[in-house]
Amino acid sequence: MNPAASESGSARFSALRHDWRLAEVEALFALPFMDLMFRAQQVHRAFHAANRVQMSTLLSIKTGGCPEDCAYCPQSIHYDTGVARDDMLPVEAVLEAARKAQAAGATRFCMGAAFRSPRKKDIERIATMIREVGALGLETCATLGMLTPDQARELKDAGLDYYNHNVDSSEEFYKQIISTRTYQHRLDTLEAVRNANLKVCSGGIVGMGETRTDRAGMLVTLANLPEHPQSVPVNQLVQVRGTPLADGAAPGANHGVDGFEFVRTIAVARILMPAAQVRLSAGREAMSEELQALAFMAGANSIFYGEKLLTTGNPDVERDRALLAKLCIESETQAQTDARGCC
Ligand code: SAM
Ligand code: DTB
Ligand code: SF4
Repeated sequence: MNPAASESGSARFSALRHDWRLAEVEALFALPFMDLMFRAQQVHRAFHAANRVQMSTLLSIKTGGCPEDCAYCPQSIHYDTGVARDDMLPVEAVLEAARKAQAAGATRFCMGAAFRSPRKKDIERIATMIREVGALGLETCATLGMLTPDQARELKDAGLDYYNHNVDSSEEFYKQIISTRTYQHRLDTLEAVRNANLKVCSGGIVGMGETRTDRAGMLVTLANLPEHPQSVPVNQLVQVRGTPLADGAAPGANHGVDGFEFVRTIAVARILMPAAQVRLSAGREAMSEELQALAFMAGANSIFYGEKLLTTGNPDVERDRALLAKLCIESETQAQTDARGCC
């Protein structure tokens, strides 16, 4: 929490809620845009520095060939997207990318793998990566698919800080985008991650053809977890040719939501989960600077930083630095990250 705002902030907004009802959240979505932004800013400023953004860099440590059929994903074997199936990167290559990310100003390094769930030998190699990246002084995050409670504990023992596992949408809409696993599988992994005392990074995707009720439902699921995720990535769908959700891939498949609806989703996430870092995640390459500024105003205080997400592009470092400079937004330093981690 922002120390300067802690007293007035926590008193004014009282306890964090875990009993949000869908109708209440839909009512937030339906507020006049300026009223919603005002509420989100009030919550944001009570819990966070007003003009600070945390930066995480992603690296795909094992790309392509995933057996799951997530309709948005370029890495699924079910779709012909041109993404090659690679072996896991060597530890040294991961460390080199982590050093580069740190030198560019990232404070968290997120390692992603196109797995349904990792095998024992994957966990062993990734545990080494986590130890060595952590030793550089970076926060570590991993996203490796479904975990058992034992695997979650092994990652925790290796020093992992965050585990990313998105609920992606509402439970109702989820069935339409993935058939190879259930929503409950996602919730079970999140439980294993929480119980291992890892910090939870969980959010979803906007623009897959879901309704506003689905977007509200997704945020209700996240906010009503036993603890709010410490990090909430809000991705705008990156439409990748070959996936069922790509523009023109199926009748009515151009699902993009307009920018204001995307910003509303960020604002509602901020109001429901006041202490979380809300990340303006995938999709920034297609967003104007003005839209990104609105997302920060709505309470986003984290971004993916670096020219690549996992397989698709992201604004380059110079462009992001210039944008933050124009807005007088500072990037969170490692010391600030460490201090936040202790509270
Ligand atoms: N395989 C693991 C899993 O599914 O949890 C980890 C990697 S997976 C790529 C991580 C997340 O990336 C997904 O849950 C989804 O939210 C996001 N993602 C994947 N493809 C995307 C796309 N085309 N646009 C936006 N977000 C995407
Ligand atoms: C998250 O919510 N978004 C990131 C990260 N967690 C792993 C991934 C975005 C992937 C976008 C498509 C790609 O680059 O393959
Ligand atoms: Fe596999 Fe994850 Fe992509 Fe789904 S989102 S296909 S689980 S890599």
